[in-house]
Amino acid sequence: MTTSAQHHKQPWSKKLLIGFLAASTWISGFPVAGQAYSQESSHVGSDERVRTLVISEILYNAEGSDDGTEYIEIANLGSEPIDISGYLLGDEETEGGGEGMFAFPAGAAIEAGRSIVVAQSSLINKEKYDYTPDYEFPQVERYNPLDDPEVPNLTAAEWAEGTVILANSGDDVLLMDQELNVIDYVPYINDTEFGGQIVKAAPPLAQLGESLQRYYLTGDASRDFISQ
Ligand SMILES: [Ca+2]
Ligand SMILES: [Ca+2]
Ligand SMILES: [Ca+2]
Ligand SMILES: [Ca+2]
Repeated sequence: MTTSAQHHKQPWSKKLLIGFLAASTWISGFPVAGQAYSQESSHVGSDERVRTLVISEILYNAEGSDDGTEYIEIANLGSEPIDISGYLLGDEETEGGGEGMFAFPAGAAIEAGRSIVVAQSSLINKEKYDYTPDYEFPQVERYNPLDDPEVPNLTAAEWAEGTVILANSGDDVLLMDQELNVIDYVPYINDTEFGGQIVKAAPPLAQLGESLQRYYLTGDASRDFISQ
């Protein structure tokens, strides 16, 4: 362990969600559609998951090598557990693109008011941050070279065949259900065109050792996420 590791924290935005998010409101302009890229649907507001299941933390850049250190947290802000079997999570916003989207295994769920963390590599996250993630992305050379048998893996999905690698210069995180409805989409650093509209990006990290943490639920990631 390097001394820099002591400055890292465990994923912890779950502690911040209570209170901060409860007072916020969701803006209906969020790009969610019945099909991922259709603007026809009135999906927003008609699906309770859009308000309750959110990307709550993104660690896209760590001190030292990023390989295996990245993670994404998802929170269930609702009062009922949510079954996320077959839901897709990753950084590939375009079907058939070269980044990664992977599926949660059967039986995956998030309890009410709780969050889960998906690590790029469980073993590397464990060593770097001293916690145990709930899931890890599949084993892959360089970014998850050793499978952690104690932590279940997301599995390959048809959407994309690449690897989840959260670019330090700007990227995005996408969560969809098993029918490809967009549940949450968070670009960071660079505003992004998605679902036919420009989506404002979360700000860059203020400094290494921090992550992007959701404080608000306005649907504007430039306001909702804070580097902490
Ligand atoms: Ca990175
Ligand atoms: Ca991307
Ligand atoms: Ca594993
Ligand atoms: Ca990427």
